[in-house]
Amino acid sequence: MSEPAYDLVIRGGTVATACDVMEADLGIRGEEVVAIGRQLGPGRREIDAGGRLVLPGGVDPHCHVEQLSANGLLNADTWESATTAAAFGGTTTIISFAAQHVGMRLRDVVADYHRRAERGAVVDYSFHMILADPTEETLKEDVPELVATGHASLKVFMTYDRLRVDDEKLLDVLWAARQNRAFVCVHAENHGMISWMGKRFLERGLLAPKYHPASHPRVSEAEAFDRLGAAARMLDQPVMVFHVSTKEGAAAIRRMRGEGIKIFAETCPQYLFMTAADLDKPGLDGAKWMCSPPVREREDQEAIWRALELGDLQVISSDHAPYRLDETGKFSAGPNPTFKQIANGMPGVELRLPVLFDAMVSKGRLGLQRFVELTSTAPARIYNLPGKGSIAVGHDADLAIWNPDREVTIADGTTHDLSGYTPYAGRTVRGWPETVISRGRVLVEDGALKAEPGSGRFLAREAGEAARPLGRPSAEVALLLD
Ligand code: DUC
Ligand code: ZN
Ligand code: ZN
Repeated sequence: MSEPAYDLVIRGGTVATACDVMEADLGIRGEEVVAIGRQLGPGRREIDAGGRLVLPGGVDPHCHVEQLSANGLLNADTWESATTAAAFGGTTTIISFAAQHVGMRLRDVVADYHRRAERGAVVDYSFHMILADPTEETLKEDVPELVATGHASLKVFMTYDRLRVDDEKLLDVLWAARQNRAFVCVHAENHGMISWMGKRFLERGLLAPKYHPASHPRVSEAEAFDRLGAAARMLDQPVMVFHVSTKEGAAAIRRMRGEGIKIFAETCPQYLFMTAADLDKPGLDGAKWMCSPPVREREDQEAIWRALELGDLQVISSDHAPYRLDETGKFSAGPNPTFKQIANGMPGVELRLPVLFDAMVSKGRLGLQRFVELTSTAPARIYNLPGKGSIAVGHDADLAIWNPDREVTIADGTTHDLSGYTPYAGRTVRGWPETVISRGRVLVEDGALKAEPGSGRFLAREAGEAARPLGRPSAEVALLLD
């Protein structure tokens, strides 16, 4: 008897990528897909995917994991818990943040983050480097060295007291990115407007979580997008705008892309499925839905769906940022915090794909291929993760096998991150990732995790096409180059 041609055959499923849907078997050898066809020969192991959809594993390029956040707290998750949650939700690659705070040496932050990830990760991962202290040493020594070793995206905040960079420092970071060929991701909100509003709410005794959305005035988003876009245009440095929440923000992105600025943008499920009314709950319960930028209104949801449809926004990430509802997390300032003292963020890495599958595939909004594109293919392409985000011969065998008919009612205690709650509790979704595979290894099957902590792999990234400048910066800045 000859050896089976494949280590694993996934047989009889409907295989879908961002551009094709086909009835096909997949043959996997080692870590790769080596055959896509009908009636493939036997594998050492076979999975019957009849009646199910075989999709590329999700790529979630915006997850806060074991990271020191804006308020100085560590997120609730470890690398092991966050990536386990990712795997259960059908996501096989995440990009998380090595976060420099003021006074920290960036290269030490990145080295420490590697140690944490190596110990725990069960899915593959890459890093963005948060620059909160873009000193000469950071920009001239650490950034070149770290970009050269596969950390080709920088992230900056335009708000948050501890993390934000001012306009001049923003230019420093964009310039360093241009000189070193790195991409730049930005949390863009107008800090002064948010701070001014927050103080006035507190003065008037308006302290509850429900005041959080109004304390981030709508204009604070579009204003920061425009300021960022102007800086990106001046230096000719491509940027990614994180978590678009308002219709004005989406319109600003559309306009700037129309003007020829190389600006990409993402949104997250919370901006598609939740509104400010979700924060209007008795006591502090609204804290579960507090994130920044805040969730907005129905018309914003519609505008963001439209922007996704038109391609103005290219990616849907989770912005997974888990905090427990206790003194270690959301209520670290005590039992009666003001909304300004409550950590911002919600868990999302696990349910990003199920809630989107339900809306996009089961209910039909934009459809299966756009679902794959927005949650897997586009993030893999924009962040330059070769071998991820699609199903093709020679690609990593990163796959999620979805039962499109399975209905699940989401409840607290059913997800695998360590926040202890889910903002989607009570919702029923149709479609569920039942078997999840990373580089040919079965990660999740029959509701159980099969992978060892530390089995995920770091994905060193160079900057890809998205990060390539268009040509020359503004005439004034060009003088610096001549
Ligand atoms: N906003 C959040 O809601 N969480 C993490 C960080 C951020 O900017
Ligand atoms: Zn952010
Ligand atoms: Zn974030």
